[in-house]
Amino acid sequence: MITVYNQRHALHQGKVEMFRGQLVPCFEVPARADYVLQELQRRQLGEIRAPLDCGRAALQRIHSARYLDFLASAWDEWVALDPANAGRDALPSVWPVRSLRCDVLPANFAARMGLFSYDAGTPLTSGTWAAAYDGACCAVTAAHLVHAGARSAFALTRPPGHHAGSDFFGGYCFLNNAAIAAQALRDAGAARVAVLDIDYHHGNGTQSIFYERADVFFASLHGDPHTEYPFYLGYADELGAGPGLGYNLNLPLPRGSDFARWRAALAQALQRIAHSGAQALVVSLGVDTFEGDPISGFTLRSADYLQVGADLAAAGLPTVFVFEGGYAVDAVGVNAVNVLDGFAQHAA
Ligand code: FKS
Ligand code: ZN
Repeated sequence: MITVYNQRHALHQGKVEMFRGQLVPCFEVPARADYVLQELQRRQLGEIRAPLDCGRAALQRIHSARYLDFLASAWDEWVALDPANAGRDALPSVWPVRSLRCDVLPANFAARMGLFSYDAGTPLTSGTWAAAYDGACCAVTAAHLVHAGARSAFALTRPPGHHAGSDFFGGYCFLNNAAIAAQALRDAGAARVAVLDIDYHHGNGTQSIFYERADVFFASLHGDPHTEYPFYLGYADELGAGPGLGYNLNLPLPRGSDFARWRAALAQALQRIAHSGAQALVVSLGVDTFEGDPISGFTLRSADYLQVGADLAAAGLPTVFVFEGGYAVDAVGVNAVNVLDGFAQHAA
């Protein structure tokens, strides 16, 4: 398994997120990716390389130009408001909900911050754009390796991506790396692609990006949004729309679900993917399904992730893995690499 590693991931380093009325230390920390890298190296799972510069055009296949413009200049605008902002994360505080306009691009920075986001848990920092840009390039590079014949490749990056939509950030995510990888596979010639999201949280950004498309099938296993973040998407009755009707599958599971229950849902998703005609698979690989995860509610154990990898390999598709969540920092390396190792051991 080749890993495409984002060496600049630590440029994105949030200090605080809003939680229950307080600013609390971020869960999504650079050490997460460092532990995964360390474990890959320790187990010698394969070559680790740097991404190619994929260019802004690859990002613009998924994200709107005005959103990318905003992200690229947001930090400088934030600091221009007040030089003391250089030492503080930028967080949104006002949003255009129903009845408010999203078509007007306000001049006010806070207003634009809210226009392009959906929660107050996603700090934007001095290096967010650089880290996210290189991360998207890791996803594109991994997609190209797989398209060129590699059985699998792993984009090891942060910030994560699956909550980011075509023109919004949230849930620690800015650029949707999995969606960008899926689109890169399509653009390279794969007629149909599937995205399978196994992070604990529903991949609302990825779903929204492909909701009306039949060429990218999206399937997700996640905590039931009635009780779990991101709350406002991820229900079982979301089947896709227009030409995309029938190309979206949500399998929400109750908080507390164990590996047996989770694995049965995985089998269901893989069966639908097999019938979708996909020629390649992108896996949004979150390991916050782990029993020790501090913000999630499933009970998978470290050894279970080897089986997850084996199950994914049995689908038989060229596969791009993209790193997403997982907050039990000292176990995140073993858990993520167990998936990759299980895959590699069972891939034909
Ligand atoms: C804890 C409240 C939860 C947001 C959770 C975001 C989850 C992000 C993720 C990703 F993969 F994107 F990283 N707040 N204070 O794990 O889905
Ligand atoms: Zn998650």
